[in-house]
Amino acid sequence: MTSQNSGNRKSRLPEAPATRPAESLKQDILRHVLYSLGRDTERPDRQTVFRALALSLRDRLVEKWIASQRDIYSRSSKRVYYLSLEFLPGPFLRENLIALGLENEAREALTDMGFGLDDVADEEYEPGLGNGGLGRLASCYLDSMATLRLPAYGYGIHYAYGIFYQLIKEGRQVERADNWLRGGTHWEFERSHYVHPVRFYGQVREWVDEQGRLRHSLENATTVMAMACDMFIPGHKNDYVLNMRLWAAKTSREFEFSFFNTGDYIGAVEEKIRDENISMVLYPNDEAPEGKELRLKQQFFLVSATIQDIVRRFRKKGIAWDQLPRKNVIHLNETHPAVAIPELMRILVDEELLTWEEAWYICVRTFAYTNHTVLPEALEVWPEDLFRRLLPRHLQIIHEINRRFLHDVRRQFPNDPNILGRVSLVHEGESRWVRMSHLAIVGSFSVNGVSAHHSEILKESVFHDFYKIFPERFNNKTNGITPRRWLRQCNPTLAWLITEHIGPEWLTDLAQLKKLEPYVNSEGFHRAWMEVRLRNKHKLAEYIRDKNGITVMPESLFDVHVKRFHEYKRQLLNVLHVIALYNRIRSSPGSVTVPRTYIFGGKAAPGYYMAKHIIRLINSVAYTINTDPRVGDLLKVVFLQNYCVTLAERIIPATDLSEQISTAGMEASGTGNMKFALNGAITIGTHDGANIEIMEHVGNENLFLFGLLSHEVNEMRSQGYNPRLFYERDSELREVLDMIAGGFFSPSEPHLFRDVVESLLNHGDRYMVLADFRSYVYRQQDAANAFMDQAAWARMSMLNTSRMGFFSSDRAVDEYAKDIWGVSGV
Ligand code: NBY
Repeated sequence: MTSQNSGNRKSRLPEAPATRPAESLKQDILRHVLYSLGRDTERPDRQTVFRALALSLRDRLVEKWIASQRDIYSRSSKRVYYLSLEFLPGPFLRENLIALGLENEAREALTDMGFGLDDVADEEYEPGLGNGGLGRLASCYLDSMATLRLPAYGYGIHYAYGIFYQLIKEGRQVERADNWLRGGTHWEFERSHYVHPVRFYGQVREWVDEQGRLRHSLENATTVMAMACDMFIPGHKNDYVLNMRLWAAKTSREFEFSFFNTGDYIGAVEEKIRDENISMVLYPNDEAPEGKELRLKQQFFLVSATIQDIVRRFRKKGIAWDQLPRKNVIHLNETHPAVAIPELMRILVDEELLTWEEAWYICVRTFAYTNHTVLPEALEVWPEDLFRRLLPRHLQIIHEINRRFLHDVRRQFPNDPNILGRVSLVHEGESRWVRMSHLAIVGSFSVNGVSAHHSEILKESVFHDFYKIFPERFNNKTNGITPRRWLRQCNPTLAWLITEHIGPEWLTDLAQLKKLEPYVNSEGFHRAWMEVRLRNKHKLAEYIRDKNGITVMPESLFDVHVKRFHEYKRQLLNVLHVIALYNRIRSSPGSVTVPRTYIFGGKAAPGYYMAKHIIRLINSVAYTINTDPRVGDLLKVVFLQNYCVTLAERIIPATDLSEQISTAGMEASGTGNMKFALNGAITIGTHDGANIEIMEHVGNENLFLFGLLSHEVNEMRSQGYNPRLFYERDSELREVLDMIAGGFFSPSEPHLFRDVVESLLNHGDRYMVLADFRSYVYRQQDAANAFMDQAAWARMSMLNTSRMGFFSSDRAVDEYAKDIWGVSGV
């Protein structure tokens, strides 16, 4: 799968010195300490050593990147452009060391200098340029594209501030700015002479040129420059390196001489600040776009700069425009970059003077779109007025796309006049909205969901009309995760144990994990497996003690719920069960026999009241339980602040039970579910997203599914769901809810959490928490019983890992490459 580079490249790169790799790495580190960082090589501090090591790796990456670019160019391969408003790469150091095969060398070099690799790696502060699953998926996919040697480019925004840093203060989430650039950048190259102009606002001028053609151009536009910052993504030990190009906003003034001698110096500086705001901050709202002007500007900023880059590369080939789709595919990660469709139309029609029909033919063969959500409030729409002000020409183009599209639909469905309003790119009601998902579907040749279940829901309900119109466009690509980061890197001892038994091929061919199955009956392997897992739990217990001051028992069942906070993800259902256990311990000691450590983590959107309130509830429940002497070691509840990639890497390898309990039909796929199962955790989950496929692969007997199916959720809703019935019928549930509402967990503010209970009892319990409570409690009991038989649990754990091969992002990306992109490795 990872064929090596052929050696016929004409390389003008400097030869590597013929010393041992560890020694040459050490020399490079010292050279960077002195010449790049200006520090004394006699006693550099840890942060300096980290930065010098990063720069030494960047040197190696850039050499391989140049060679990879030459390969792509000389083969004239079709290219993939992956556009995403978010990437969540996590810390780079270990990943790069593993990919370059330099981990041992780095360890040796650092030991020589008196440092430990683990300590040095802890110095890295990760770039949080994404909210959660969607951004992390983009990074897993870049990793796989590099490993599969695809001619691909990631394109995104170089936010100065990533997702906020979460503090928990007195049980509440507090947000702090995430100044990830404060220590400087060591992984990227800023291309300060490499910029594209991006034009907003202004008016459209219509005119007729000498040939009598109707022309459109934008006048009085505001121009902001996009500067490239490149980060390198290496494939796994294959000498191939991809580029993730992130655009930073720079004022156009800087590129004008007048900036320095203008009469209005302060005014010019103010303008600079205003322009550079565009890439200042990542919007922290997952699953709920926030219709703000600056956000639409960000989207267009990414799109405009990227399309210019794509067009520039294409022009160099000197071939006809109709070859564009044969040579390029532009993938839209969600609708966030969907304005790329009218932008490419604008360039082809307004600048390149193609006819509308020619241009549209090209567009629809160039774009592909992935949908990640079915929540109605998460489907992106923009007020038409805002669109007209910011991107007047693009709105005209969208109207023309819509006019022609609706014309075709009318002919295809003459007897269904209502379909026009349902599929229109512009929602017309009291106010008018541009529907970005409709634009993305109409302008793409492929529309995919991210799990089998989700893709069916798209066809059957969310986009059913579009499925009738364009059935051939709809397809599924079940998500995947990279085994390099999510096993090899985060769980090195388990990875080592696996490699010792089946060899290292699993790293690039995860299906090989199947070869572990014969060992599930070997006592020695059992013991080694459980020892590794217990050691991981010890490490996490230490971390919890350091950070939260709570002592937890490594032998207890580590029950983990980490992901963004959202009502549909139902952290609340989990807490209700925790409280039920607490009550059992209090009322009949001895009824709870399996000691548990509950671990929660995750950020809530700063403006999402209920999600933040649930974080507070969890912390209050944690305090009550952890300080109740009757509970002792039977139950501990921990909230770890600032969940991020770095923290996920600590938690996942130490997890016994993985909570994946969204309301059926709501979680498009989930990818955390895959990371846990790959590391040998057992899932407790609903019939939702990729949980269903995980069940199909690991076997129904090796995880705990519960709750309503998505069609049952729909039926119950349409028949009039009454959450009160569940409250009245279930005394254990009633007691739990009464405690919360009555202030048991907030004695100084007895009414504090009443609204949580009200949202369930009086406001419809939108996510069916009460309907699923009882079956969740039963399944939790099954999980506890299973945990008591450690040998059986170990077997389940090993079988989970060995059967998770399908969920590699290499498999997912390979499917994208073959079925959608039409590209292959170089
Ligand atoms: O994408 C997630 C889905 O919830 C999850 O089920 C899926 O596994 C994952 C990868 O396919 N969606 C997600 O993470 N969405 C966002 O992060 C997001 C971010 C920003 C906005 C919307 C959604 N926004 O509108 O600004």
